[in-house]
Amino acid sequence: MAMRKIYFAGSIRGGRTEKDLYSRIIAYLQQFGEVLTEHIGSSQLDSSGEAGMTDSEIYSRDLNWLLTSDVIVADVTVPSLGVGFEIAKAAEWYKRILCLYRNQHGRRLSAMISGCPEAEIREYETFEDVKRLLDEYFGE
Ligand code: 6IA
Repeated sequence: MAMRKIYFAGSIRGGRTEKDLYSRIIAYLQQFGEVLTEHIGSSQLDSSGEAGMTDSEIYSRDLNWLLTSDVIVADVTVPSLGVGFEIAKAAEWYKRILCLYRNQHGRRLSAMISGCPEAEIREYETFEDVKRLLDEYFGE
């Protein structure tokens, strides 16, 4: 069987406060398949984004990756227009969608995500929780 393709989505211009956690999630996800978006956890990538690519190049590259992926795992803790957009596209394309959410200061997740029937939402507090959730989700 071909290797499962995983699209990991996390905030970039929405804010980089969770980037260290993204890179840990990406590293953990690699045992379940090929992660197409490794750069999302990069500490070199700040909220100004990736150098050397125009926004429209980023848009087409990312949407192509999303289209070829089998499953999208999105960390939705930091509100990000881009992540919301990717979730909407993934829903339209009938992809499996797992959203990971760490509840901070009682701020509630957007109803457009928590109310989206195509998205499975899982709350976590620690990275240990994330690992357990991913083990369960990928059934291993
Ligand atoms: O709205 P945000 O920037 O927070 O959106 C983040 C999401 O959109 C991520 O899940 C990415 O898949 C995608 N995305 C947004 N910007 C980029 C990017 N560089 N590189 C890769 N993926 C991106 C941005 C900018 C730049 C050339 C200055």
